[in-house]
Amino acid sequence: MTTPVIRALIFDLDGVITDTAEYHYLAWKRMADEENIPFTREDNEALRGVSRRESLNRIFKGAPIEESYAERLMQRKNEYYQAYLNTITPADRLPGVAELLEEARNEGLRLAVASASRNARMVLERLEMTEYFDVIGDGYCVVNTKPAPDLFIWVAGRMNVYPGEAVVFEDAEAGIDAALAGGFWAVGVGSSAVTHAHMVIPNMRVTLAQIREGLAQAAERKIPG
Ligand code: B16
Ligand code: MG
Repeated sequence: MTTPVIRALIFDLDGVITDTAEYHYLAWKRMADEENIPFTREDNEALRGVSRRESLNRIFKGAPIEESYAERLMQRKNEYYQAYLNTITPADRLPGVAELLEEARNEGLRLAVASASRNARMVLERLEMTEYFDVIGDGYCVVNTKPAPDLFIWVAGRMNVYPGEAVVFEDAEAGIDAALAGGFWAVGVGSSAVTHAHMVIPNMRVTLAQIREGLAQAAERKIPG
């Protein structure tokens, strides 16, 4: 069995490093209630990993939104969201993620964050995790957000690695699609719609050896014999 050569790990933020989805939900919900727009926890699942603007489009179920009104709604939601972010501490790191980062760092792998969020740096600071990463890609770095592969390609370029040498950890379908479109190894995290990743793990309690093993099996499935 050939084990892929891995030189870098790329981590999504929400759903992989920490769970900010609940805060996104509460902030959108408050805005939606104020505007009398129906919005449920189930609706919120469709917002995982997609940009703020695309989230608003989905809340409006594709109906046209006047631009300045859209800006005001997004700004208000972001104010509510940032108030929640102020409560985040290192205890909000998802279990296993710091251990995996330590292991990867000791092996000399390059490490990056690639998040659709424009608040990614603030979240990493609150988690006291900024120092782990060689590169932080956030919602300001590229124009085309996930499922376009642009953000992953941007961070890979900054780390000086090829996509095929990097593993992306993602909890959202849009993120897995983006990783696969860019030619990265894709690891789906959690139980949501990430079944088309090269491998799926229930949570971040995972070792590099387990990742290499899972990816080698995926490579084998693709190239039989
Ligand atoms: P912001 P990720 C994503 O983070 C969230 O999953 C998604 O729900 C949110 O709309 C998006 O960030 C933009 O966030 O409003 O803070 O810019 O999963 O890509 O780390
Ligand atoms: Mg995510």
